[in-house]
Amino acid sequence: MILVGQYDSPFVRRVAVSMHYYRVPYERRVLSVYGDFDEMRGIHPLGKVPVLQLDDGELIYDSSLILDYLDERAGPEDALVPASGPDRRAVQRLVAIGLGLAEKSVEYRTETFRRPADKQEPDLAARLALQIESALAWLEPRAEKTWLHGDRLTQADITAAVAITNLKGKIPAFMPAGQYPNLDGLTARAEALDCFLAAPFSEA
Ligand SMILES: N[C@@H](CCC(=O)N[C@@H](CS)C(=O)NCC(=O)O)C(=O)O
Repeated sequence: MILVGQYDSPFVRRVAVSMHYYRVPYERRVLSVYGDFDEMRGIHPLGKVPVLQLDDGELIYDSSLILDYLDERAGPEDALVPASGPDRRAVQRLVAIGLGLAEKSVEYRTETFRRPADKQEPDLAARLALQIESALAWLEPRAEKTWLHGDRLTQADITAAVAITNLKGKIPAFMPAGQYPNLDGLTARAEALDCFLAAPFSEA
């Protein structure tokens, strides 16, 4: 399999960490959605990452759909999202907020770093900042124990930890020291796991 994208994307990285967790070997195709836009559009009509290319050439777009495929491949006992019922919905709810945190962080950076200063919308940046802070405040009390749901690692932990590492690396002002002790602990525990160490966050 080939995973397209860079580990500075929280969407690519949560797939990469999950593939290491599942011990699914893959090659990397490190393309930038900005620098390699033409080549990217040849792989994904919107030029987006991640893309997973299966061994027979089939392409899967979007991190949630790639993870759905990987969960199915792992089987219900080992999947990072429980197969059914309240446990499944609880993990999905946590994933939704962790993923939303990643989305809003990427949007905030696009608005404040990529857009020229005279074209920026302060109201939009303030709204995105509020959404990021609100997601962190919602997750913090839920990260009191070792893992966010139950007593083992789930996709909720992978997605939240990847989003928080990305936020700390790219917009550290949102994670001042000591403000989110539970989330700091969760992220440190997750980042120490082999599956995280095998797919390290990179700034560029
Ligand atoms: N919902 C998508 C979001 C993926 C996404 O937004 N990726 C960014 C990179 S961090 C991207 O491709 N941006 C380029 C663009 O949207 O034009 C997923 O979960 O895979």
